[in-house]
Amino acid sequence: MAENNVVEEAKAAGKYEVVHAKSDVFYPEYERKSDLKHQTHYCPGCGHGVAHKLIAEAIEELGLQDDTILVSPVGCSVFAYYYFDVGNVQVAHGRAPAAATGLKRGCPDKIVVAYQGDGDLAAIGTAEIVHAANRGEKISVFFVNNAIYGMTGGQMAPTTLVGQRSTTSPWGRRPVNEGFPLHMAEMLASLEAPVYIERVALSDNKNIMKARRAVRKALELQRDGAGFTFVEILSPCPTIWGKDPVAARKWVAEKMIPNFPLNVFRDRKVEMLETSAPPHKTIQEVVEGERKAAREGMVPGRQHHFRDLGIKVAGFGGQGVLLLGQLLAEMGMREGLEVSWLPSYGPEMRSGSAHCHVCLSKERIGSPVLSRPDVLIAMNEMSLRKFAAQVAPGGTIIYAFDRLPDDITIPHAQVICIPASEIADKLGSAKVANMVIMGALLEETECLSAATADKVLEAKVKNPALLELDRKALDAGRVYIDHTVAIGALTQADGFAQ
Ligand SMILES: Cc1ncc(C[n+]2csc(CCOP(=O)(O)OP(=O)(O)O)c2C)c(N)n1
Ligand code: SF4
Repeated sequence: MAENNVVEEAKAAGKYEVVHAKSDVFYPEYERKSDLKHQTHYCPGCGHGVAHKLIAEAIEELGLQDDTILVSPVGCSVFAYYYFDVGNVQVAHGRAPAAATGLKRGCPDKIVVAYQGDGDLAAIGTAEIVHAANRGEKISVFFVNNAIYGMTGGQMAPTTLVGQRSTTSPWGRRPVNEGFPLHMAEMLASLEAPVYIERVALSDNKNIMKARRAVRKALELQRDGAGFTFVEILSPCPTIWGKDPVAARKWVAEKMIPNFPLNVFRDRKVEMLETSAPPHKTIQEVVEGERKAAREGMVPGRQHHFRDLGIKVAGFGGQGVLLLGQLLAEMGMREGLEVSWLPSYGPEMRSGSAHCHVCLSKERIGSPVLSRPDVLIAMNEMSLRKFAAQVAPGGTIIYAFDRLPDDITIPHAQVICIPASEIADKLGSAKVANMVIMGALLEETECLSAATADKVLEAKVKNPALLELDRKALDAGRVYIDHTVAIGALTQADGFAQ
């Protein structure tokens, strides 16, 4: 700070003009270490420092500081958020384009910048960058390619040159064993969506000035509403390369540029872009919309006789097991409860086993996993055998057949048997067996109201004939509990297993 005062005083006295100053987009002091507040953690001669400077100055020149969100990676530049005085999000290794996608879609008016190294972007994050580019996300990605993993001590990167030594290619990279270097700019330029892709190099002042223009252009394009912009920056890593800063820059010029030619690979006019872009909503709009829908669908003033109720629905895929759980959760929501729905199913769409956990609660739900459900709905024998023992003592089991298998007794829970498929079949479709069960559940436990069920079905089922059938099935389940179960269809006379 003392040094700054001297500079300020000298400037005020007109003694000299400062032409190189730290951009205001950098914090005046870096809080990373109490004793090193004036310097970054980068090694002398590292390209990250230069790349940071170019980005900060472009943000400043374009007046975008208050609107910029920087997504920093894992790698040497993991601490970028200590330096850039903008909105900052630091993300998991390789995930910057995915996080940036979410940020930009949630805040379309912001300038979202992903900053990544070559290990981060071209190894662990290859999928994220390719798909963000392919979707034409309106983000700017600055890709610092130093042909090595810097932070972790010099392992081979996808961009490591043929013959270049690294700790994991100690004899030099051999295409036959390690493959050829990935050319990310060229790869992304093979996609339709990106609007601007350029490769630049921090090898000498002339190229650094070109890099400055490229960085600025990418941000300008984003500011003007264009799509995906990408600048690959060939960058020195003197420490891992084992070179002094000058030799490292020379190496960028002599070794990297011939392997990674500098070029503008894509430069589209902004007017060409908006063809059939989907409508983007801000997070606020989405949340407001959800709230409005929830308010409209609310069933006011219902009292629930439980604090928490855990319902496990289990059966085969195709029996509507997961849907039944979803409907219950939706109904709980409309009755003002906290809810969760946790599905679990195998790879088969049909006939594989499937189950879901539904929690209904007056308080916030700690975990959506039910180890002791209060209610088990078993849509097949396998589910009954597998999950009956989990049901809490005094809980309820609704079994979708007219009686329990002979070899099963369930002393700790009330078991209700209801031949749901047969009832549904008589109504016209075995598919609505799950609705028969829902009707039985609501009638037996009174956990949620039949009126709410009706409202939810009306909102979800668009086909009028099917809606009618679902309503009949709900009713049939209710009637079965009221009449048939009461006169002896319960497998245990006292309502509990013998
Ligand atoms: C999931 C996961 N895998 C591996 C690592 C270890 N790791 C940290 S940084 C890094 C590579 C960094 O290299 P690069 O992206 O080229 O950035 P540089 O450090 O050279 O700037 C790796 C592999 C990690 N942190 N997390
Ligand atoms: S190891 Fe390389 S990339 Fe990392 S800070 Fe040092 S010079 Fe920069």
